[in-house]
Amino acid sequence: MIEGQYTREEILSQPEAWMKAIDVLKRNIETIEGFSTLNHHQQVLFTGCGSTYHLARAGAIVFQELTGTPANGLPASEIWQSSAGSFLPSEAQVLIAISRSGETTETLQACEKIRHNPKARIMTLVCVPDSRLAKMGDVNLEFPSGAEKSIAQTRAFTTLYLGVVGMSAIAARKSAILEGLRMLPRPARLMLDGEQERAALHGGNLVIDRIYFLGSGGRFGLACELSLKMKEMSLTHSEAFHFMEFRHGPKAMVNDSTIVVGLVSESNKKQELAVLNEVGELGAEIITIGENNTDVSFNSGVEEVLRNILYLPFGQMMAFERSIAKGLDPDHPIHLDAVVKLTQ
Ligand code: F1P
Repeated sequence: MIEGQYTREEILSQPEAWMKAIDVLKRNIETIEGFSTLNHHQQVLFTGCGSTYHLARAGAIVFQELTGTPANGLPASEIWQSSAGSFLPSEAQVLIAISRSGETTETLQACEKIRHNPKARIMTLVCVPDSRLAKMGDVNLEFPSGAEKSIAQTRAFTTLYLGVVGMSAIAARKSAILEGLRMLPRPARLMLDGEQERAALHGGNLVIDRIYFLGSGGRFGLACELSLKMKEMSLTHSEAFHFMEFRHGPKAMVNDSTIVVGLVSESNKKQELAVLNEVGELGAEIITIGENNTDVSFNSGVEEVLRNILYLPFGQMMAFERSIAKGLDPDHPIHLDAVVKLTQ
């Protein structure tokens, strides 16, 4: 078997997986609408672990933006072990639990914790049908097209993220957003086919020893996810920051063996590019990803809340290429298991 064969196939097949996820959403419109009217939505918590925790953070922002309901994203372990700081038990809670496997102990425990409140409601999003988590929700959405053989999440992350965007659009009764999801696979396909060389060029530059991902708003969780990809697949020091935070300390780490990848927005483009120019002058190699006039451009024509998913494929490819260039196997990151199951 070729090294990284599973991961490569999973990265490249994302657009097709998204199309199938849209069908799942369409089949569940009434169920999701019912779920979102059955409570007061005083507290909406999104949760997961590792990749799905980053998804929870990014997803909570999308949900809040689209529905106008306050939402937050927390690691499942915090909801389980530090519940007092995570939620107010007296309120009607909604927990949106996300997991590729549906078997991660902390995520199952977070649901158990919330279930003690009779006013609580749970929704789960998983890639493995009939997993334990997929039986714990009042509503369980299954996205098998995202399921993966490799350890680091790529297709699962984006498919579940699309699930969260679509679910939020349905809860907000914004059918145009739901319809707009269909416009995403095409620019994703073009990017996956057209940007491999650039991903290999930058990812494969082994003079580089630190890689930072900058993203603000709903893109911060996505920047965290790309940074995690870089660690898991290529064992490279990597961190994620909000754009404007980078000046407040992290900038000290920049030298000429640094890459800074900017997930550039349309709304704050000027200020975000100013940060990137500044670190570029300190010697960092800069890569900009965005809708247009960036190194990697989507040219998708869709609105910001929808196109955020398009920031992911290039960073995933870069992590993959770096792993290969370092002689590692992206399918089998060292020290990691696909699911963390705790025995005590
Ligand atoms: C979450 C997760 C992965 C990570 C690692 C262990 O699993 O933390 O994101 O890459 O391999 O598991 P899940 O709950 O989404 O299945």
